[in-house]
Amino acid sequence: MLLIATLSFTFSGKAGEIIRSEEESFKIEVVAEGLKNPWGAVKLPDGRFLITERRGTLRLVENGKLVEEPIKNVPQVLAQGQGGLLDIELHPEYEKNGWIYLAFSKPMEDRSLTSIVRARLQGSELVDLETIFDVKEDYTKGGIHFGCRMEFDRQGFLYFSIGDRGDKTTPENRAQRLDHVAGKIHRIHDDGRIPEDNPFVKTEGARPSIWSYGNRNAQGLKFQPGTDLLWETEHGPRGGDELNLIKKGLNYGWPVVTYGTNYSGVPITDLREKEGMEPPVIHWTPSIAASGLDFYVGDKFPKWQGQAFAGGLAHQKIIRLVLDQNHKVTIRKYFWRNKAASGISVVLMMGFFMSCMMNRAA
Ligand SMILES: [Ca+2]
Repeated sequence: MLLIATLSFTFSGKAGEIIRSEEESFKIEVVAEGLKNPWGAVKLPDGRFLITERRGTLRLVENGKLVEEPIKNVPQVLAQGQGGLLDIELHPEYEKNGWIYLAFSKPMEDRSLTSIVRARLQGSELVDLETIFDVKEDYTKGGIHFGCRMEFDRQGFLYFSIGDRGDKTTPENRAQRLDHVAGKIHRIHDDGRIPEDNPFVKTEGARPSIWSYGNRNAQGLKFQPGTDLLWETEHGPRGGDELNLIKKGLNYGWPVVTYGTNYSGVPITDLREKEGMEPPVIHWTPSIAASGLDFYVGDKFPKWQGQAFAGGLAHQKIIRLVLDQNHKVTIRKYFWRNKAASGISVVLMMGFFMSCMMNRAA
């Protein structure tokens, strides 16, 4: 894992090299090597890391080394297209209860859907495995748009994203349908129960876990530290990647409104905004291909305090975002762009976020 800073997108860095950025200088630090498509990571209180690999393996990093043998008893995943073993989160009271949450694309015959389990780590295996979220009626064909980022709030509710599963770009897209879990941000209790104050629990036919809808494929999801503000980054089609502030029951517009077009360049819609639909706080056109999102709250880099860092899979970028009191973005900078060997590239991006966590823990 690596920690990186640069002044602009033209910079890149190698391990150990000190990089001077606009606000802070620091260097890249390798935490683990040899991972294949790492997708989610958590730091355990004892300093070890658990890292998901999309192909379906959960890996442990101990004393700066990747443990060769993957963790046992990980559920079977659809490791195809964008699917696989995706995000990982610790329960907010992990030290008391040991719960580890895994989000993944679960296969069922020729269909699949984002599903969530929780389990405890015992030695090198998962035990006490429980299914927390699995809606069998909504399994669909295809291997894209699983979403799948998880985040707990300060009250202990679990939020997570499911993408639209590559549905057609018409107003009937699943993201606009309340009777389908795809294209949404969901909210559940830590054990999978549905909170009574979710916005659509009393709506006939609606999936009661829905918190917001019209979200194409959210892969960044993070509460702003010290607040109840839930920030989300999602993939647009060609262009139109979005940063959204997610609020209870609101419609974020996909595919009725978007700044993107079809991959062929053919317009999806002329509408950029519409009454009753939340516009993005910012959009990226061309796309960054949104990945992780995090806020810096460590003590090593005071000038970054409270700033957001968004990962982008396109050109393997990290973007620094400064938010003001009114939740507007005042600075958006391509902060770092990977020019290193492609084999370690995705690890690089995750590394930033993990290093933030390390600083936070320090
Ligand atoms: Ca939108």
